[in-house]
Amino acid sequence: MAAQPPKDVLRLSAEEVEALKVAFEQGSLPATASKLQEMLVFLESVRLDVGITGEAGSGKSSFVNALRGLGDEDAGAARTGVVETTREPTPYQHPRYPGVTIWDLPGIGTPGTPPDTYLEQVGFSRYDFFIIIASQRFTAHHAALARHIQGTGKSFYFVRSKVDMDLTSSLQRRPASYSKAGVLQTIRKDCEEGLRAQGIESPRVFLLSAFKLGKYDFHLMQDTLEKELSHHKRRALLLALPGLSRHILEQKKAAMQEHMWLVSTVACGLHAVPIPGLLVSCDVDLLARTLQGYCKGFGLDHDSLERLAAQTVQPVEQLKAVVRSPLASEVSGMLVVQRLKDVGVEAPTLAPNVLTAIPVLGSVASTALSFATTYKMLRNFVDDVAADAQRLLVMTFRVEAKE
Ligand SMILES: Nc1nc2c(ncn2[C@@H]2O[C@H](COP(=O)(O)OP(=O)(O)OP(=O)(O)O)[C@@H](O)[C@H]2O)c(=O)[nH]1
Ligand SMILES: [Mg+2]
Repeated sequence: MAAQPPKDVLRLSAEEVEALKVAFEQGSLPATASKLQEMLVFLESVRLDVGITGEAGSGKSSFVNALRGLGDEDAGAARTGVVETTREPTPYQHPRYPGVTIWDLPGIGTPGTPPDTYLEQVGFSRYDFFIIIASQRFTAHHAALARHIQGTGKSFYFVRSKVDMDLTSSLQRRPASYSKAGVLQTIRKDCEEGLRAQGIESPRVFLLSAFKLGKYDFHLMQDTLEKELSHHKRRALLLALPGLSRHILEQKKAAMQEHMWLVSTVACGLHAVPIPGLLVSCDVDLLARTLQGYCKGFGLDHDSLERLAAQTVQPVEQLKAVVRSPLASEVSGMLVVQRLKDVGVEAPTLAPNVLTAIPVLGSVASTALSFATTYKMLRNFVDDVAADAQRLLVMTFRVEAKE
């Protein structure tokens, strides 16, 4: 099958693409690759700090856990419960992406947290954006906080949490007239009107449940965040999100496809060593680390699978049985070489396709073949791990459907 050109060449400018093309043609690839390697290192070090705020008991800590893909009882999870628990801004590092930190902030509207000093108290400047959570209607407290955040130039989003509870109680109390869409619409209207009454002109409210994070307005919120975050922060957020839905999995895959173009260039341009039996030279260690990163991005590592098994109450072996790719810890240099060989067999027919698909490459034969083989190997691997994640998602849904 012909390789598709990457849709978005990592947002390189036209001049950068031209410089890369010249580098390939003049054989000055190492210099270009080392510049791109800096970008690779930078991407790995991007920080994202999200502040979760709202009234006491609204579900902030539960939301923090859900965003990190953790259940309330998992190791390292934020404490949740019916009594007030969170009094200091508490950072929760993402289990797989240390640059991503979700901050559980103290409740607003309590005597110890006057709205005008709250932001100072929680150190507002460290957050990229805030999520203001309410589990009932939005009040003057939320609106005051939103206005204060706006004053600092930071973004905020409103989340109305625990909608699963509203739906359940509505179904129990008014079964004859129950309409899921109707209940959600009523909640949305109520929240928006409440905020408008407090002077927030065009409020954007996302209806969510921390217990079923991928449902309700989660996609809407994700799409909004993606539009508003910078490219690098968006990528960090996307990779860190648990694979809750087909949509997220597809977007994770797209982010990796964008990234593999960069990795291929660096892997073939710097520290490249010949692979025995193939006309290909590349940096096997970098590629192994990259494949491990792709596994982690899709939750294909022991810890993530153990957590998923506990959350969906099924044996981890049952989950592992549908995973056909290696897990992160099983990726080695030898596996990379084997995967390159698998692609190498296809390479004579593949190379021209890839070469014409990627304008930068021109016709420089040897590096281009290495690049094409490496790129295709990464692409196949991502296709495989994405398919595994998809199968895991289906299994999770099956378990949920039985509940
Ligand atoms: N049904 C349902 N319950 C939720 C949801 N989110 C939180 N809860 C429950 O609400 C209670 C309070 O949740 P927490 O996450 O501890 O709330 P919090 O805002 O961190 O509370 P404080 O730290 O005390 O301010 C807990 O019993 C949670 O299990 C949700 O989306 N749906
Ligand atoms: Mg809490």
